[in-house]
Amino acid sequence: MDLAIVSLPLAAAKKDQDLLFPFVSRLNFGALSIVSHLSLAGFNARVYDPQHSEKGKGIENTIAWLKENNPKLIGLSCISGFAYDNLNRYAVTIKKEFPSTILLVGGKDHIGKLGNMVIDDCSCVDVVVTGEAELAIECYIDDLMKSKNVHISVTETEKDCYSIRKYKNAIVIAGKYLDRIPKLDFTLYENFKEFPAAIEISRGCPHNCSFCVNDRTRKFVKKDIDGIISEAKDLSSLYGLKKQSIYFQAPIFAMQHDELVQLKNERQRVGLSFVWRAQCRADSIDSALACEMASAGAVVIDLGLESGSPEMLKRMCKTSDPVKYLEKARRSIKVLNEVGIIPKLNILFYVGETWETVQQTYDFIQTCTDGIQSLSAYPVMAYPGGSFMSDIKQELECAGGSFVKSDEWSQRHLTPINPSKDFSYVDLKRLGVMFGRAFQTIESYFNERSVGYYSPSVSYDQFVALSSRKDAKDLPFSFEMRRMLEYRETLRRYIASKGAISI
Ligand code: B12
Repeated sequence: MDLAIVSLPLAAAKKDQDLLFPFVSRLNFGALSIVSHLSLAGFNARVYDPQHSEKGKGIENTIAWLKENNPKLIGLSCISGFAYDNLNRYAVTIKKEFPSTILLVGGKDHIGKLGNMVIDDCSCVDVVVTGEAELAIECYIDDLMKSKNVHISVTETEKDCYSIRKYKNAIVIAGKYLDRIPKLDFTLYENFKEFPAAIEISRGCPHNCSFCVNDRTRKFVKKDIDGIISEAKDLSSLYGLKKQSIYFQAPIFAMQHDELVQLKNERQRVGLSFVWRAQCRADSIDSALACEMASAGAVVIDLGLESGSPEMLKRMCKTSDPVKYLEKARRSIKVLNEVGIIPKLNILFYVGETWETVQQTYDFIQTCTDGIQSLSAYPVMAYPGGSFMSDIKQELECAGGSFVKSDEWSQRHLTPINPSKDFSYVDLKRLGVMFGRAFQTIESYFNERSVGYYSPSVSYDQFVALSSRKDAKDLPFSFEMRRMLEYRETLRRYIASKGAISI
């Protein structure tokens, strides 16, 4: 094997429920994209993902798999700060077992933003790749095979597909962007059947939200419908399931009417019955689009609503006209619901959040309850890269908020935020769970999550059994409709009393 990429599992949870269920399954399609691209270029590369290992056995299983496959190069994929604690753990053990194998690490949204700091934190890393890596890794392996001296000879090199600079005993490679999104080859992902199927449908994002880490210099590119259908066909036959769900992965779903019609027609023509999920802007769906989505197979649409508060929406640069935005968001929820698609709301508690703004979000959701079956709410956090922290510093101080500082968080290079004098980060994390309990039942939660977030084999009964265990605390849903409605009323009173009553 030329390259083995190990996807680093989460070491900490963003939401407590993230690590609660063993069948929660996160496919690292970025790592899969690299090996799929390399495979077409004639290299032998695979992804190993130890996230479903028995507790405490992840590293041991990884070493055993690496020994079996004996790769020439080993890569670690760390796409979020919640997996970063595992970088040193895995890197040190792997280096001990394979001292002469070059160890690469990548993951544009975390590692990529840290750059040199990764080498300061983890001295056994040989190569850090900061951006998208398909082209860079292909060139790097090529160069490595031609001359053994890539590391020693280079100080700074600029090539068509990558640039290299030296830092301490390692090198930092900046990848160049692909203008065509690779076809994912799931057979290159070890045990892929334990992971939800996905097709990467676009890269980049044309919007400019202040809290987002997306590289704004990256051109927005889409996969064409023929490409999507061809991958869906492969996935349907590889998985061999009665009901095939596919996550249409993209920072933002931007299929237009004509593309949805083409998707619907091609899906029918080829005789495919897969269903899909995607993430959209909350203000982007009208009745015609919702109908076309449904007839093209959509079953869940994630709506990045972020807030029901006009002030918060403006602060986070989500829109310059919050009243219109919220009207359109209400319409999106209604029309999706009418055509039988689950609209899932994503809510972001933001800098300056107060009891009044939380009340506005609650009221907005309450007026859409016919359409709301599922939501997720979480406080804003500062991620490395960009100028977000300095941009909000003054605003945060004015609101009586602060950045959370602790060794644990700074080792991960993540910064939770206490958004205002009214709320700490922990308060809003808890409030997020309360919103979940007030607006979703166990059934609606499962119906939403099981498309794209769980191992395909998990059944509703298994989910209920695990959720009912005594140690399953702080679940973001209610067990019954009646209890959900009671809880919703309690939450309303709690917010109206500004936290004075206990809940
Ligand atoms: C889609 C997505 C997911 C998907 C798929 C993840 C994936 N592999 O892409 C899922 C749902 C699984 C997911 C999960 C999570 N996510 Co997410 N996700 C995204 C999103 C929207 C797009 C990511 C993307 O662009 N993918 C496209 C592929 C091509 O890029 P890529 O995965 O980064 O891979 C490329 C490079 O990174 C590099 N690369 C990757 N691995 C390797 C390995 C080696 C050896 C090399 C050399 C290179 C390399 O090459 C790849 C191909 O070009 C981003 C936000 C955004 N950027 O728009 C958030 C984002 C990355 N996620 C985030 C978070 C926090 C999470 C979760 C913790 C959420 C949770 N509650 O569990 C988990 C963590 C998962 C983990 N294992 O660490 C944060 C990370 C911030 C940070 N610095 O920590 C982001 C930035 C969102 C945000 N809040 O701003 N996520």
